[in-house]
Amino acid sequence: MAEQESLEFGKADFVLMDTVSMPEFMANLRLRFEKGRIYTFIGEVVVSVNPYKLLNIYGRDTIEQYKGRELYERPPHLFAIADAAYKAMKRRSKDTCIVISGESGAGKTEASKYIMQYIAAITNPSQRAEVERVKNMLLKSNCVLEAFGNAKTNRNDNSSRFGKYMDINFDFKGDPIGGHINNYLLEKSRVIVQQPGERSFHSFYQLLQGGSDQILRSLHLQKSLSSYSYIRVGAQLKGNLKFVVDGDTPLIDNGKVVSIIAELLSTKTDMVEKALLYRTVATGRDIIDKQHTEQEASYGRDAFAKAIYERLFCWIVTRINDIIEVKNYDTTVHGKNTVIGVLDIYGFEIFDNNSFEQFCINYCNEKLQQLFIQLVLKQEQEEYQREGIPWKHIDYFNNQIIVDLVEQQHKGIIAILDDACMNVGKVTDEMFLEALNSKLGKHGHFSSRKLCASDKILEFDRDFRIRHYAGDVVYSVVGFIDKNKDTLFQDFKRLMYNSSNPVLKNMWPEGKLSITEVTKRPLTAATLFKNSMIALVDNLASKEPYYVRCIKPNDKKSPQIFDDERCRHQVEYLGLLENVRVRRAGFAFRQTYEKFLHRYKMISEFTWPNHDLPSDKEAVKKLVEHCGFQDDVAYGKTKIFIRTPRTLFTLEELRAQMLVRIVLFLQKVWRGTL
Ligand code: AD9
Ligand code: MG
Repeated sequence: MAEQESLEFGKADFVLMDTVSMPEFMANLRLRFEKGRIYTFIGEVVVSVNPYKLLNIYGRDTIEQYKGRELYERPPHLFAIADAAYKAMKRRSKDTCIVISGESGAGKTEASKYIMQYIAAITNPSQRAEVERVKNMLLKSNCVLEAFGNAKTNRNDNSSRFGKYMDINFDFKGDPIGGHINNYLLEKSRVIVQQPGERSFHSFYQLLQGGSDQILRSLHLQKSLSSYSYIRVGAQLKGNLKFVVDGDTPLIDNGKVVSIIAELLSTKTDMVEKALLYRTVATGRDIIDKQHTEQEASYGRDAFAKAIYERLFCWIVTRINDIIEVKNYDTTVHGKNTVIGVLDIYGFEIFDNNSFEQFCINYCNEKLQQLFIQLVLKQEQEEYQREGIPWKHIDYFNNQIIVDLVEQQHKGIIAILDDACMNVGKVTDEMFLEALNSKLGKHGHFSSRKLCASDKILEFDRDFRIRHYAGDVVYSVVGFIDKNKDTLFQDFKRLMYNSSNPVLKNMWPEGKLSITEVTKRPLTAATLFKNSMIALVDNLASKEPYYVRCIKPNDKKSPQIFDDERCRHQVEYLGLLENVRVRRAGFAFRQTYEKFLHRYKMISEFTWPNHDLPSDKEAVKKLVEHCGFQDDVAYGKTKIFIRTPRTLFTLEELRAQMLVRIVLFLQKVWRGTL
């Protein structure tokens, strides 16, 4: 439990609430937000409200206040949780992870950066050059990844459009010696189209605005944003690669662009042109060049653009990993190398138009919520069991039912989508929706217009709705099949494999295969994503988790507004009230006997300055009985558990009074007035 600041800032830990109720929770959250106290604990969980303004709480002096301190000793802060994860890792050689969750714009990415900064600041006191190099790379990699993987959306001006999990490896001294980044599904459709009010990835604008004339000239780019239809919504522009139709056959409208593309990709103009207009197909024994329709040619061009960007992004991540990976660490000589993982993933989001990408992002958030539910409960349960204390069960909304709706084998939405994509005949998005309706019609968290025509939220016959833990989201099925198949004609892969630029060539190893060798159907985008999510959750579950739960105070990005309704909704679906209940119904506070004595022994003559009892546990019992708190505590095997926060406060008050008396006493001794 956090050290109490002045009460004018509200309660630093929600477990200290007089009654666990939504109004009291909200009043405390609001008060703290308004006083600039954006962090509040629930035990070891940090609740954070996005301040939408720069606060002077991340500097060197603040870092010093948290360094090496116990979680509850200082006011709530990200640094407290970072320090706790670091200490656990260092003291007990345990791999830990910090899971940051919350909806889009709630402050996850900012939080992850402050946590990294903290870890960088408190390590490597001896300034070893190699460790400094690693720290520098870890911190700077953020900037590159954000340039290529973040974009302005209608929810967040710097929205992460990929998921990021970063491991930081530490040596036996607790200094960072390397790291590794796993990235999850980049929202590559943004390369070719954005919703009104949104933008493509930052990198495009940064290049056009910040690139020197020389660079822009060498890339055949013009400074003006409006020249490019991919980054300017709805524009019909000259200079971009377009097709015209001659009879049935599409032709390239502007050949100059093709030669520029060929030059930039280090390949030949006629080969680019061929890949854009034809695809090689095997019919029986023959291999023929089949001409695209205009629609196919446009589809191919867009798929190619998306794939180039996605592979570039993955290449950047691989390059960063090459630079930061642990080198020359011999575990047999130096002992175990331990890890802190930091997870910053795209938050739950609802737009006017939600498609396959939102479906994946929101599924990912369901998985993380499920992990939180399991681990927060499991950890408490395990601790009580380990310590031999009886456990009272607290009810949660368990979102496993929604996770199953999406990912269950054979029956879930992803399985039904994959079935539709595997079908050899022409399957449309509408047919996929039909299949969802017939298989999931009775599911409590699924509905569609077909199933409830009177439902006003479901406007179109191509919509379906999932009742997510964080709210209802209506998805349009349009594009689901294409995006899931994620087809890129082999001709483009071959084109890139034949590039004379070795970096580009290496990004496209499958281009080596001829059309007859390409037999295996690749896994679909949704299945790949599902598999990566399952692996991620397994990885997180194998580590000791620390949580940051981020809340977005309003939809206007304003530092002034605390929108009660929006915040209440987030508190509700994040399960924060239940979190407090679990924490309290069990015991609000627990501490090893040794540490407890260290802090409070001056309260009782039986323990001050030293005790003569057979064990610290016996001494703690004596102290507690002396103070009259015996009905409010339980004695575990290694820890004392205190049920109500008030007892702890009283202990703290008694301690403070005692300290004053001791100081006065010592002053008298020094002055010789005793
Ligand atoms: V998304 O799921 O990637 O769309 P995030 O990552 O949760 O989202 P982000 O960290 O990007 O949100 O925060 C959004 C914006 O809020 C930032 O660009 C800052 O302008 C602002 N923000 C968030 N946290 C802080 C903070 N601790 N101090 C000041 C903040 N501003
Ligand atoms: Mg983010």
